Amino acid sequence: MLTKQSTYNSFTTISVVDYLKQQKYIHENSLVECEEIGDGNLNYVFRVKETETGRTLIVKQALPYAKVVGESWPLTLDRARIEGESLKLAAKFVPELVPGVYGTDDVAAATVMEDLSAYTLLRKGLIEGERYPNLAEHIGRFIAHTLFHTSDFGLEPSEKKVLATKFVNPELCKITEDLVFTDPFFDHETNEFPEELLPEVEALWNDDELKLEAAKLKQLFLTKSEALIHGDLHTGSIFVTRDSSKVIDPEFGFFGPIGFDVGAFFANLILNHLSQEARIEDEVKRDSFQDYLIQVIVETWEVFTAEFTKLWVENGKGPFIKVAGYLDYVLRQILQDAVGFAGNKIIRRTIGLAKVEDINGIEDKEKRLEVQRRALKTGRHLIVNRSQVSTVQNLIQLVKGD
Ligand code: SR1
Ligand code: MG
Repeated sequence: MLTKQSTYNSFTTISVVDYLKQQKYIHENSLVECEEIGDGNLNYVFRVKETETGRTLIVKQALPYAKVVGESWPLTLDRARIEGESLKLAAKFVPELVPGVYGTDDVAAATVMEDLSAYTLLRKGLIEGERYPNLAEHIGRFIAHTLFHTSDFGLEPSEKKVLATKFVNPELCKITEDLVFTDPFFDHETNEFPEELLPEVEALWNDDELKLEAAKLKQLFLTKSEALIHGDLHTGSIFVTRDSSKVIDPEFGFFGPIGFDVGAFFANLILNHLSQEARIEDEVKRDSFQDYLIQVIVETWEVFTAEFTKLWVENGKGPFIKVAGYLDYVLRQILQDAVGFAGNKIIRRTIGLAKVEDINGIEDKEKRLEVQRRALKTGRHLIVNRSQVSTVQNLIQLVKGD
């Protein structure tokens, strides 16, 4: 019988190895190398390598505070359990699109999982102008399956309610409620932006039309318990090779609006699209890469709708599933929600806490400011015009400023 940790201790590169040996993930006599490689906002990530065999493991451990801010921002360790449970559930539907989970430990707030060293973070790859031919198919399928199977369309409503009790995530939801849905729309201390952007930001804070729509989107996030969502599906939550994609980090998971995951992915592609104005100098190459990003958005939506439709027809629950027009209505609502949420995400990554490297890493300050101004305009455009969107092409028109 293995003894798990009885109290929480944050790991060091030494104690994590002791832990893996004690838990028999690694033989006790093995020589190992260990490094902490986490570059996210919240957690430790250790890579441990058995010297003799070359076998590697990842241990992800939640810290009892938000690493991006420090110990002054306490944060529940329960997010590690939610992440582990969510990955294991996703593996039932799309095992090839998530890392293998070898074990979870709620007390240590740790997940032991597959090392994805052969992969690149999608955000990094896109910043470097890399293309991933199967990305849209992978992410379209990931969102369709994980969201359908945990929704009232794929589960009996009573089963869904029981499942939802395992994914009550108030502290992580509050981060999103504050940082994505509230703070950027007010003069709040968490906001961070260059002073040159103040005129545009003040215009946003005084924009009543935008704020009314932002209020409606926050209400949707608070109340629309459609499915178990990933909750933070940005391009830093996806590892890629040319042939394979792995979605990681569902610690923000809870039963929320389906459009939030779709919109998060779209928003981060749009942020990269905007950033390429300042990154790729050659106009032909820039246009071509931006067209590729647009194509990923379009194809992701097409794959999502095709897969969701297939699941709906083959496995849909309840007497209304075959009613003409119902699926189209649901898909349109998801798209409109996604467009609005994408707008929120673009604005928060431009002026709120926790930026994206796509824009922050632009070295030329004037060019960076120009991209930030465009991002604010695009985010606003998506939020206030989302109700006119009925096809993914309408979304692309909004992204292009039409
Ligand atoms: C305090 S956490 C800041 C952000 O990092 C995560 O990736 C989430 O997007 C969160 O809002
Ligand atoms: Mg994360």
